[in-house]
Amino acid sequence: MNKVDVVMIGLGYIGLPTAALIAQGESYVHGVDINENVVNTVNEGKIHIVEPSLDEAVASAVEKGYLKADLKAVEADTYLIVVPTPFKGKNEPDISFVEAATRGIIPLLKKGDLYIIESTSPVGTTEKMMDLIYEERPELKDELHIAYCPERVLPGNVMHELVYNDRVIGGIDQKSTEKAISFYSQYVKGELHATNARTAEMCKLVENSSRDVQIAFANELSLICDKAGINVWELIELANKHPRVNILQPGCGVGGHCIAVDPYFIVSEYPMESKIIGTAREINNYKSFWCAEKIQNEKLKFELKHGRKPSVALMGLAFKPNIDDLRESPAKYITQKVLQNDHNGEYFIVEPNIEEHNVFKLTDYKEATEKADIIAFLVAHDEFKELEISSEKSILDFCGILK
Ligand code: SAJ
Repeated sequence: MNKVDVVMIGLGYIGLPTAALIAQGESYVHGVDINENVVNTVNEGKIHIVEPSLDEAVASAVEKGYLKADLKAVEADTYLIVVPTPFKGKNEPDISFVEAATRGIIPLLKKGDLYIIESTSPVGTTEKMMDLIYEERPELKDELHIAYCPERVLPGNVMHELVYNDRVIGGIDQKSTEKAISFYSQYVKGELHATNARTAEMCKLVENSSRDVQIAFANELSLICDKAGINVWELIELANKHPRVNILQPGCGVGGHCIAVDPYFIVSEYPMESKIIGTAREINNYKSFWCAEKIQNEKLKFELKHGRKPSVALMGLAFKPNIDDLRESPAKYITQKVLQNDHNGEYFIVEPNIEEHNVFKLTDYKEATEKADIIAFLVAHDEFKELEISSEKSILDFCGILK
């Protein structure tokens, strides 16, 4: 059996592509996951997530023997922690998976090893894990390299961005930072920027909070424009003609596992200071609620005018355009909320990127727009932009399809 170079703990949306990339560089990677199905799927050279080019990368790495999955870690030179950091209680980050993954490898560590956390983590997590490791293995004190290096890849473009994005790498000391940089330089072509662990942790949280705040600004404008009788899409396009203005697009809220989550890691720790970050979260959450209310009101208006209940097309379920990922999706939330309040209504639920859904009965997007009285665009999927819609329909365009 070949000596393992890298142990990757967590074979999810980031861990598996990263493991495949490292294995492509002919390093032996031992991927670990608590889910037996994931382990079996990967060992068959297959994948359990949707991500372009990942299937070929995994199939080839497994076939050549550079990637193997397992329920348990083994001895290696480098350990990467890429597990989720969910919430507990009221928006408090839960680092128990990072801690459990770390505990699992503590007995395997030896002098000179490199331990890296990539999981999005509250500030101070890397230092906490360092204390935990040295508590259990005092003889290794200052003999390990410990660093934090967040991922920044965009779902749908992961295999490309893993290689070409710049990365921020923060060690608990200078020699850890250098060792981690030399590890990533084997497969990253973007620049590698050195810092300390706390700054690297905060950097990840700030990147996603910055985008959340910018989207909240666009969403706030959409609420103001709705009252003022101004087309928000035209307004933003015009404002963006200014050389130093770049407003993002309003939508029906912010979803996914990152932008709608990471800002809370700052707010929960620094509630008095993070006013804009906290308010942006509230605005983006409120936008989804507002969209659901708008649909209800449009239905009532229709009923008053026509003396019958309207049928409604709800266009899109994914958390952003042109993907099949429904995690933390505002469109899904709005659909659930609208249906909850009206069990007997006629609805056409549309999501062209998935075949079927275990809760919602899906309708083809063209059929839905032909049959429905009210059409609510929730996600700006490309297909929707091609539609020709009769002028008799009531349209609620929450994501700029008709702009
Ligand atoms: N959205 C808008 N208006 C916009 C842009 C986005 O409403 O103008 C919405 C989307 O519809 C979606 C949400 O925001 O619901 C998030 O989508 P996104 O494309 O902005 O980001 P994610 O969640 O797919 O990926 C983000 C990226 N972070 C940044 O752009 C700062 C990615 O680089 C990170 O690696 C990823 O989070 C992560 O894993 O943290």
